[in-house]
Amino acid sequence: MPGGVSSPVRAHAAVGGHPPVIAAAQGCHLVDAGGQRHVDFVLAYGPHILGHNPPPVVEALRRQLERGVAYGHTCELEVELAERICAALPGAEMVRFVSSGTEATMSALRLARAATGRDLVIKFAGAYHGHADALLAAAGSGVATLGLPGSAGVPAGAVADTLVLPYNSASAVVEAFAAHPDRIAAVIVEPVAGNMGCVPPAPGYLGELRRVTRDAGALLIFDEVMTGFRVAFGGAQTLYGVVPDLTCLGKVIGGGLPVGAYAGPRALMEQMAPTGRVYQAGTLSGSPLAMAAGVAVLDTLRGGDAYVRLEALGSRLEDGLRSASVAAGVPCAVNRVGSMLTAFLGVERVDDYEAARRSDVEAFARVHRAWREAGVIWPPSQFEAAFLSTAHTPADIDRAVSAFVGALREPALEAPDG
Ligand code: HOZ
Repeated sequence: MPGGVSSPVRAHAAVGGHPPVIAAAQGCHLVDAGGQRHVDFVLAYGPHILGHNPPPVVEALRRQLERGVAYGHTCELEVELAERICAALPGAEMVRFVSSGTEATMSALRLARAATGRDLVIKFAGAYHGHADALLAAAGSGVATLGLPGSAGVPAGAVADTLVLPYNSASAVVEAFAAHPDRIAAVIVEPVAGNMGCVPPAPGYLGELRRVTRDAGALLIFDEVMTGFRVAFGGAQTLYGVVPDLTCLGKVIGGGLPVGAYAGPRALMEQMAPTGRVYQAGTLSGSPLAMAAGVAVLDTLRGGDAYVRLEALGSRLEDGLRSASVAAGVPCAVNRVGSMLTAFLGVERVDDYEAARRSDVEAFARVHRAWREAGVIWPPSQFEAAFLSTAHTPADIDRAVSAFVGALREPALEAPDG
């Protein structure tokens, strides 16, 4: 396994040390192969909003295991999950299930190009929409962590139609549409950026993207792989009141099993084969196990107090990290939306990728080592969001904060005199 990992974000190249090898997980805890227990703020990069192995998901999976794991036919649970997604997301009338977020964004993009008859697409610097060729330009997540400009092996032609603009600048989008009239098929955006670290949208930014795309006859695609059912039950589109044309989903809707989906109005979605002429397929799409887990997670989230609890935990973590950095005199921008958070060390404010890149990655590596020593597993990159689950307790939050306080006391992290 190159780097000892199955996905580059799991490597610890940016923070030093070896990536943990995990033997088991329960609630908000991971147990490594040496038997040590850690508090987990990675949560598999987002899916485990209820923590690892919540009883309703375990029970649903057990039930489904006895009924079969892949049919090659539509299953009842697909219909059940599709109904729940369409009821929750204002932008969803029909859903196509796939097996990963990458497939979701890649397919939504193909649909947008087909529906508009245009080729250009706008993405934002530091945003990551999976590893499809066309979207691997100025990407965040592991690409940012490793400091790569893009990926070797992506032909220039594959990204020639991808326009990369700064996130949170509506004027840059207006200018791009003016410069390329009738040529832009879609704007794809993480409505809360999570792959350059957590960066919330500026007030009015998403609404402006909606207005500009609609006026130009282009589609607005929300990549809600990370934010869907995490920042609110109806995703960021509900939280910010902006309805996209297409929504990409993953992570929470599969309860930790491999899943992805894209959704939109019937008139768009029926352009997909077999009803339409846009082709996309998958042997294990709509996996009954992933569907069972997804239905169990959404039914647990709906109507309960999960988001209230997540907000309370998130604000405790945000306040703790912010107070610690203020007390230590160390600049640190703590960005948070609900249960997604990033503490950017060495900078006062982060609104876009350029600002995120100015953060002090060496200071982050030292803090990360302190977290590891305290039994806290945090994403091993300044350019990832940490996640909370309903299984975390205030004491788990306090453990992360107190290790952070300790790390800030190390001389190298103190602000220079004067
Ligand atoms: N969006 C996820 C983290 N930024 C992807 C996880 C992965 O690449 O393994």
